[in-house]
Amino acid sequence: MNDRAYALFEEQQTSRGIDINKAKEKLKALQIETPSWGYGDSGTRFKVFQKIGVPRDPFEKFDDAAVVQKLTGLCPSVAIHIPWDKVDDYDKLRSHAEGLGLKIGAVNPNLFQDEDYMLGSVTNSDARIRRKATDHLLECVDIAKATGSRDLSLWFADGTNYPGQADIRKRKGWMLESLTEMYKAMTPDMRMLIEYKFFEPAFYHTDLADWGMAYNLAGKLGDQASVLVDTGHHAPGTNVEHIVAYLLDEQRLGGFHFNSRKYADDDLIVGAINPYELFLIFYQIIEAANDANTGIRGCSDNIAYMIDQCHNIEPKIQAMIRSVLNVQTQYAKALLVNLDEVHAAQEAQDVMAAEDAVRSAYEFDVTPLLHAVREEQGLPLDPMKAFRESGYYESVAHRGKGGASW
Ligand code: PSV
Ligand code: MN
Ligand code: MN
Repeated sequence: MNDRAYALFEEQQTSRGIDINKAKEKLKALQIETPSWGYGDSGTRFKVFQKIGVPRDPFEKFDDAAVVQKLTGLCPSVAIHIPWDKVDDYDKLRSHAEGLGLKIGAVNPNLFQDEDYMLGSVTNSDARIRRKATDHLLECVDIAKATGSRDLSLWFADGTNYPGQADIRKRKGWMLESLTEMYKAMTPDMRMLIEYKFFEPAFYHTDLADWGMAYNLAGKLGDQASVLVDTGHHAPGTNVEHIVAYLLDEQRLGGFHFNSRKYADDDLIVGAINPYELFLIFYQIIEAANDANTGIRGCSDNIAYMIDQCHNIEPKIQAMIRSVLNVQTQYAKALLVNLDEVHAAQEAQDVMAAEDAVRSAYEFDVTPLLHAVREEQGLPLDPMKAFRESGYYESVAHRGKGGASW
């Protein structure tokens, strides 16, 4: 580590009124869940490119995830997707994960890859299909019990392509009916995270199109339900950090699916396109956590930070390392916002000073801080470099091509 660079950084931040030790503590506590599907082959409707050494089953996905955790110290849990990660024995998968120092994280039901779901899953007008979809949700609650997972993460592809294709209000009722049954099956410590998305694969209407619909549904279900914000699921120009602040205040922000978008649900490496948005999201979270009036739920302790990306052309493990490091960097910058300075400017109604107090934190180079944190945690200062030099890809080349698809 460059001690001089760190000493300068510390002096600079201390003189701005930033408690560096507190920032370090927060950084050490940051946990970002990686998705099992981010380690598999994925693609677009044009082509799925197969890479050499891609995990062939859920066990190998955990092996790869363990490398990310070992080098970054940021990713102790992995989300699973059912049936992509269906196994005969979840105790075995759980012990495999635990043996690698990992936990099984959120369980994601899959209600979009079965022929039956072409016209909807829990919102299908055919009662038999709704039953099948609800049974899958109940199966996922059982899986979460076996894996020791707290969160059930729901995303529905349900929607229609044409006006008049289906009864929007009836579908709304069926969605509530199905999720109510699932909600009742959850244990008291479980949480239902409800994701929304404004379009795709349905192009006319999506049954859970925005945060307001997810929020309304969560409110009807109860305190164990909250909203999951996938950063790629908004119309261009949407102020995502405003949604975050609103949900924090309502204590209904359950978690994030981080990724970057340029045009639609691009699922690119988080922080690759608009890192300032990510910084501003963390600024809102830190601000809310700092607010004594904010209750326990919705504060940073209970927010599930998860990556949700598809690595179509990128080497998977490197893409994951880059992603979580990008999140860590923006979080570190947000921790440098001097909230007292922001509040004083707000109080004085000084627009320029308030904007400056937030933006100036973003403009610092946090490398010395991150290096210090990694050194204290016994981690490589540059996890990406360490991975590239590790020879891990060579060691898994025997897996060959044609591994698991997302
Ligand atoms: C599809 O849009 C999607 O990317 C959603 O964001 C889900 O969270 C993810 O797939 C996994 O089902
Ligand atoms: Mn998502
Ligand atoms: Mn998505």
